[in-house]
Amino acid sequence: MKKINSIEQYQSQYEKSVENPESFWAEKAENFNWIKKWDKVLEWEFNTPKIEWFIGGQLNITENCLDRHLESRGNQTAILWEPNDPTEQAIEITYNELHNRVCSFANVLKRNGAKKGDRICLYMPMTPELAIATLACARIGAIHSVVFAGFSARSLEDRIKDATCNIIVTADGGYRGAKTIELKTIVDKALETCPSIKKSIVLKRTGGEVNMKTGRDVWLHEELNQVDNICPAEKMNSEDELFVLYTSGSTGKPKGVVHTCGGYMVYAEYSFRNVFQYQEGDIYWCTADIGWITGHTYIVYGPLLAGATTVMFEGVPTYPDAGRFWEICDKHNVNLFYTAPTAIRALQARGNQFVNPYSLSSLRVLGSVGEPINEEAWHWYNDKIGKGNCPIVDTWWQTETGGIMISPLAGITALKPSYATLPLPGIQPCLVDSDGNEIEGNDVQGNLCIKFPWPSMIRTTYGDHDRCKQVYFSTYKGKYFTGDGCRRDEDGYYRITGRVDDVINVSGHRFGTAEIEAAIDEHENVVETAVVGFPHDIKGQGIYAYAICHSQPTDMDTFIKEVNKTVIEFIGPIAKPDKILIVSGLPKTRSGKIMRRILRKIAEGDVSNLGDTSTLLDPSVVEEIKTSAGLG
Ligand code: 7RM
Repeated sequence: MKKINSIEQYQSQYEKSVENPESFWAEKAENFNWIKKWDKVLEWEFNTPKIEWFIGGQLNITENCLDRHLESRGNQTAILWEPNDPTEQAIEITYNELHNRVCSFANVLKRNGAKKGDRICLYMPMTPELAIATLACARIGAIHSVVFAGFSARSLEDRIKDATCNIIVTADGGYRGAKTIELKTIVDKALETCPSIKKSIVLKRTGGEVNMKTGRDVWLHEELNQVDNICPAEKMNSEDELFVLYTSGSTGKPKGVVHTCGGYMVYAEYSFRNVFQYQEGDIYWCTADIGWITGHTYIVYGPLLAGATTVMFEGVPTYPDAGRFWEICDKHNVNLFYTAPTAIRALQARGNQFVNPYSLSSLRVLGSVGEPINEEAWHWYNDKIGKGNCPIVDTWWQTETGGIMISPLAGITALKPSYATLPLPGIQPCLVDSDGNEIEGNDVQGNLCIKFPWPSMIRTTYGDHDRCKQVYFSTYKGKYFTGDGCRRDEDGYYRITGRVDDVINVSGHRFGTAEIEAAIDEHENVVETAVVGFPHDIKGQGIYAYAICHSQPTDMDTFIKEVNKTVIEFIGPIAKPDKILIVSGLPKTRSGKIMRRILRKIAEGDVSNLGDTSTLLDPSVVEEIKTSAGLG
C-alpha cells in the first residue's frame, strides 16, 4: 500500500480528504479484503450521534491481519515477544503460526460456549496469548473487552458487569519487573459477584498455586489439546462491534468505548503506516500494554494489518535496570519505537549510564503518546536515544478516536518540540471558545473539537448511548468534543495543553477525579474528599487529595497507608494519591460545587493569585487549607 512521502503530498491528500471524504476513504478501504464491498461510504449526524462507515460492507479484521499475509509473508515474524526476565528466551511467532494459534484459540472459545456478539473479558499479562486471545475473539465475532491487568478486582467486576461478559480469559499470574501478580486470585474475587461469567479460561504463566472452580475454570493448555486449528472467519458487517474498552471521564464510572469492525480497520492501518512511515521488513515496538487503546491499535491491529513485525514486551522499563528498553532495541534491531513521556522522563532521571552501553543504531523513528511531552524530555529522547537523526512523532489521540489524530508524519512534517503538529488526512480539528464559537485563524487557543467524522471514531458508550451523546456531542453542538485544551500557533501547528475537564492524566493513564474521590471516600474515617491533579516531574500529573475526616487520625503514616489500600482495592495501585492533606472544609460555592481551581493552585504551591473567590460560601476555608498545606 502506498504511503504519503512528502509534505506536498500530505497537503494534497489533506485537501482531498476534506473536499471529498467519501472518495478519499473509499480509496484507502480498497486495499483490504472485503467479503462484500460496501454500498455507501458514510452516513453521519453528530446529534444522536449516528456514525456509520462502509455501510453494507462485510469483512473480518483477522482475515486482514492474518490470512491476507500468508502467501506473501507467512514465514515472517508477526509477533516478537520479549519476556519480563531477560534470561528467558524471546519468542518469534510467524504469520503462519499466529494464524494457526488464533484459529485454535478461537476454537477453544467456541468449545466453551462463545458465540458471535458475546462479550469476552481479557484480563491477562503481556504474553503472546493476550494478542492471540484478542484476535481469536475478533475471528469469531465476539466483542473483546480487555481490562488492564493492573486494575483491581472491583474495577474488573464493574467492567465485566457493565458489558455482561460471559467468558473471561486470564492467567494464573503475571510477571512485572520483580513482582508477581496473582491474576487468578483477583479474578476469583471479582467473579464472586459476576453471575454472567460462565467460563474462565486460564493461561499457565507463573505456575503458581491457583483455585480452579469445577465447571467454570479450565486450563488453556488442556483446552488447546481438544481443538484443531481450522476456524473460518466470521462474516462481520462493517458496523458490527469489534471491541469495547473502558476509559475514565470526568463523572461517574469508566465508560465502555465501542469501536466497530470496518472503519477501525481502515484507520488503524492507514495511521500506522503513515505516521511511522512503516517500511516492509521494519521491526516495530510499541511499549504500551494491550490493556490500553495504544496497545489495541498500535501493538495488535495496526502493525498486523500492515504486515509488520510487532514487538511485545512483558516487563517494565526499569527491570532489571533502567537500560532494559535500550537493551531490547539493540537485541531485536528495533527500527520504529513508540513509548510514553512518563517512561522517557523516568529513564532520563536514572542517568545516561543506562543508555551509553547501547548503540541504538537500528532506530529510525521515535514516537510519543499519552500526555504532553515536555521540551526537556523531548530533547533527551531526540539527542540521547535518537542521536539527533530520528524524527519524533508526538501523537495526539484518545481511546475514543481509535487511532492517531494529530501527529507529524515521520521524516515528512517539520518538527517543533512539544507540538503534535498537524492533523492526519481525514481529520478536521477546530478550536472553540467557551461560548461554542469556532476560533478561526492562527496563534489562537481554545477547546479542541473535531467537526467531521473519521472511520475509527467512537460509535457509542456500551449500553448507554445517551451517555455518549452527553459526554462527547452535547458540549458543542454538531462537534465531537475531546476534553482537551489546545493552541494553534502561527504556523497552524497544534499543541495540546492538557485536559480542560475533571480528568487527570497520571503517567499517561486517565482517571476521573470523581472516581478517585469515590474510592477514598470508602475509607471509614473519611467524610468527603476532593482530588485534583498537580504537575509531577515524572508522572506528568500527580494526584493530590484533600480529605475531611470524622476524627483527626492519630498517626498520619498509618492513615495514608490505609487510604492507599482503599484506592488499590477500588481502582488499582496506579491511582494511589501522591499527597493527602487533611482539611476541615472544602472551598465550595453557594450551590455546593467544589472550586477545584483553587485546590489546583494550592496543590501547585502557587497561592499568589487564587482568582475570584467571591462566590465561595465560606472564604475562610481557603485560608485554613493554605495554612495546612504550609503555604499560609
Ligand atoms: C492514546 C491515549 C487520551 C488523553 C487525551 C490527552 C492525552 C494523549 C497526547 C496527549 C498531549 C499527546 N488515549 N494525550 N496523547 N496529550 N499530547 N501526544 O493516550 O484515552 O488514554 O488518553 O491523553 O489529554 O485526551 S487515552
